Order: sequence, then C-alpha cells, then structure tokens
Amino acid sequence: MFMRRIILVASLGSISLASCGGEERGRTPASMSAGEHSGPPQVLIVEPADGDTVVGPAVTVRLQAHGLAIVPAGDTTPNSGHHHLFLDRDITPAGTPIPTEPGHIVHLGTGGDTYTFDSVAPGPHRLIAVVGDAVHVPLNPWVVDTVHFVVRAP
Ligand SMILES: [Cu+2]
Repeated sequence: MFMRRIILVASLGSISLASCGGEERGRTPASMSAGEHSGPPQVLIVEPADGDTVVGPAVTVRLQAHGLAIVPAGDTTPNSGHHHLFLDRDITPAGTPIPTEPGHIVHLGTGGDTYTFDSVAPGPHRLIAVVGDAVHVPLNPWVVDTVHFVVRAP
C-alpha cells in the first residue's frame, strides 16, 4: 500500500497540483473526470502524509481527488461528491449517510479540499478520507484513503 501511494503521487503529482487548486473550480466536472485521469475515482490524503509526525494541537488536512469532481453537498452532478474525514473513528456503513461528530467526523460540505482539526491530542492517530455524494452517502464503490500520523505537543 505504501509503495502504491508513492507511485501514484509521483505519476499524478504535476497534474493534480494544476487541477485541484481553488482557482480551477470553474472547470466542468466533465473535463476533470474525463480528460485528466484514467482508472477509478480516487482520493488521496496529501497532508499529513502517512507516517508523519506533526506539531499539534492544530492539524491541517489537505486532500486531492482524481477522476471525479469535488462539489458542495447537495450538488447532484454525476461522478461528483464532497470530502469527509474520520479522525480516530471507523468509517460508517455503505449506503447510509455519514454522520457528524465534532472533532472526529467532518463534512467538507462547501466543496473544499482542506480542513484543520483545531485540537488533536498528542500521540498516534488514524485519519480516513471518504468521498460522499450529494446526500452524504459514501460513493459506491468506495473512494477512500487512510493515513496514520503522530501529533507531537508544541
Ligand atoms: Cu457530507
């Protein structure tokens, strides 16, 4: 899994930097999904990277999606969704809306791709990103990524 992430980052890095920035939001979902990515839709947790140690208590998460459009919650554009984060929580069942739990289960409902957890305790943590649809149900098949990281006290 670790090697696969490295390869994907290496091969997609330049494209993703160009296609996932905020300035590019005007692009149509069709152009993002059809022209720049082959294979199934994918989400990557870019930051923190798997195995990172970061200084807390605030932890900023940066995400990249490939092969699908990231749109606000409620947008029913085909092949689109918005990001969800599970910090130290197991993902919830397929086919059911993702709940909200402050500090642990978060919806990036405005269509953003960054989020800062304000208060993460020192120690090891697991973060899972899941793309959900307009009504917060995980995409089928799953579009998911997981990293483990450690928070160090400031
Ligand atoms: Cu949601």
